[in-house]
This record gives sequence, structure tokens and C-alpha cells, in this order.
Amino acid sequence: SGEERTLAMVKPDGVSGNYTDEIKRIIVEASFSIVNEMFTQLDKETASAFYEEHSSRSFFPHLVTYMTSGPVLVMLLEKRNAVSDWRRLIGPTDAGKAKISHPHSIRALCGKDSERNCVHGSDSTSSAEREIKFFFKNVVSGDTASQHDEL
Ligand code: YYY
Ligand code: MG
Repeated sequence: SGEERTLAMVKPDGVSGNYTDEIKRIIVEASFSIVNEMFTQLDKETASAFYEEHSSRSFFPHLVTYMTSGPVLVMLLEKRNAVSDWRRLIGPTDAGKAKISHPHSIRALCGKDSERNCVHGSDSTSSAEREIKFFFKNVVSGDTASQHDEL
């Protein structure tokens, strides 16, 4: 069918700033289906494992603190070209720069800087596969009833 899946997340600053409804409107408007979603609070271990690829970076401890500072909304999105379309919608990592270079992006809308950038998106189809499994272990194609049993 050409459908593709990606993992999206509204990070703690997006949730506490009450941006989830607006972000979901943007998602639906852009023709994504929300296949599954989960509102959850990440603990240190889960946030560290999710961002494992960045574990040697200087910003990592601070990133983990930020990601565990409040609840997040994790969403499994589906459409054609979901991975690249969602990355384009969220804009560049540094939300401060996004406000200038991509003023209509989601990170420009609700992010603040290179850490508190409001939303996550998988950066490739292989990352998407890993991240979807990370949060929605029990999802098989077409199954919408699932949960993360380690949270
Ligand atoms: O995929 P994306 O979220 O756009 O950026 P990554 O380079 O994968 O970094 C992941 C995450 O780490 C980013 O969303 C915020 C945080 N971060 C940071 O706190 N400081 C940086 N200089 C770079 C990234
Ligand atoms: Mg990334």
C-alpha cells in the first residue's frame, strides 16, 4: 500500500505547555493516521535507553533530566512517506533556529532551544522500526490495542 510508520512524541515541554491538541490537529490535517498513542511518564532508565545513540554526548545527562521532567505523549503515525513527512513538519532540532528558518514548523510553534524542542520524530525507517517496538511492543500490523509493559 506504500504506507509507512513513524514514531512521534510530544515531549514534556509540549505537554505542560498544552500543545498536544494543536499538534494532533496538525497531524490529522497532514493526513497522518494516529495508529496508537500512549500518555506516559518516562523514567531515567527508559529515557536513557530511548536516546542510547547519544549516550556519549555532553548534553546526554541534561537531556535525560528534561525527558523525565513530566509526562509525554507517544504516537505511532502512519501515512505514505511518514518518516520524512513528519521530520519535515517538526522542523530542525534547534527550535530557536527553527523559529527563524522554519517558522511554520512544530518546533518553531512550541519549542524553545536545541534541547527543549517540544517534539520527537524518528530520523529513518530503521529508527522508526526500533522506536515503535520500543514503545509499542505488542503492535502487529493493524493491531491498535497495546501497551508498554515496562513503564
Ligand atoms: O532527531 P532530533 O531530535 O532532531 O535531534 P538529535 O540530534 O537526534 O538529538 C536528540 C535530542 O537530543 C534532541 O531532540 C534534543 C537533544 N539535544 C540536545 O539537548 N542538545 C543538542 N546540542 C542536540 C540535541
Ligand atoms: Mg534524532
